[in-house]
Amino acid sequence: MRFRFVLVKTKLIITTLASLAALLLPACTSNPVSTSLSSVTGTSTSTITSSTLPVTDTLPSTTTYTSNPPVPGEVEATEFMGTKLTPINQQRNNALAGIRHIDKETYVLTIDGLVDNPLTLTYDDLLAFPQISKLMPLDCVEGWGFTAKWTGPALTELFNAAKVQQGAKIAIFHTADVQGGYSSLDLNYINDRTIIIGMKLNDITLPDERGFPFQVVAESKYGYKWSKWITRIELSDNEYFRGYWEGYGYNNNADVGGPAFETP
Ligand SMILES: Nc1nc2c(c(=O)[nH]1)N[C@H]1C(S)=C(S)[C@@H](COP(=O)(O)O)O[C@H]1N2
Ligand SMILES: [Mo]
Repeated sequence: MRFRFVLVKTKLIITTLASLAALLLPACTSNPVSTSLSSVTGTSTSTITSSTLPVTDTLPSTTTYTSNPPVPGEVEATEFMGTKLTPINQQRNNALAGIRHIDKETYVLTIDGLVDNPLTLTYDDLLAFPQISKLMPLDCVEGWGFTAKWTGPALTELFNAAKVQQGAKIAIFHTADVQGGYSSLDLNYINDRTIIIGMKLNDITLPDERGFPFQVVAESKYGYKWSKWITRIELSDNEYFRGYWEGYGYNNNADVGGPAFETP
């Protein structure tokens, strides 16, 4: 019950912050345009009408479909830990430069930087790590959110295998849609909270538009910290690193309920 209360309260705060933010800075989205059917094809045929966007975009930011063909045998969970889950087709999604399609067969995740044992992991390698499930709300800083069941390995397990060096302070998430690192998280936060990468959503293999092969389940952080389409995780000691949205002033801490923007 406390969970629900916090969620409702948080949503109120976010909505207020989001309306303020919209007046000041580009929103953490391409544009809340209504979804047009052309987006279902994944082609760049729809038009964005807003001029607030800091990058050139070609796709609507929010959609309510799943683009992957269903994996045989998978059944979507409707409830987890006594809580009703938001069905995937009612969950929204954001993509600042359109949906990325990553091929399961050729995919490799590189873990490098301040590590003694740089790794390249295939999709199956990731599935071979112990899989942890969590019930978690995703709260976009724009004010929308949903609750889902997320399943995947703990980042700490991957980092242990890569032998992360003492001096490392942050993990930088390099993604298929952004050059130079989409976002980052503190290693202490990742280890203390046992942050997982979500390979399954409500027991379903992550759809392309949701970040296949996985999305960082950055619990208690605003949605822009939930990196999708990750190809490389770089361990770094550069605490001044700022990711894509953070570079536009969005809070690097990004705690849900906290300020959306950093005060200069
Ligand atoms: N690589 C990448 N990750 C991303 C984004 C993006 O545009 N590119 N959008 C972020 C934002 S703003 C939000 S709210 C969440 C939304 O997650 P969902 O699309 O899975 O619902 O993904 C985040 N992760
Ligand atoms: Mo977001």
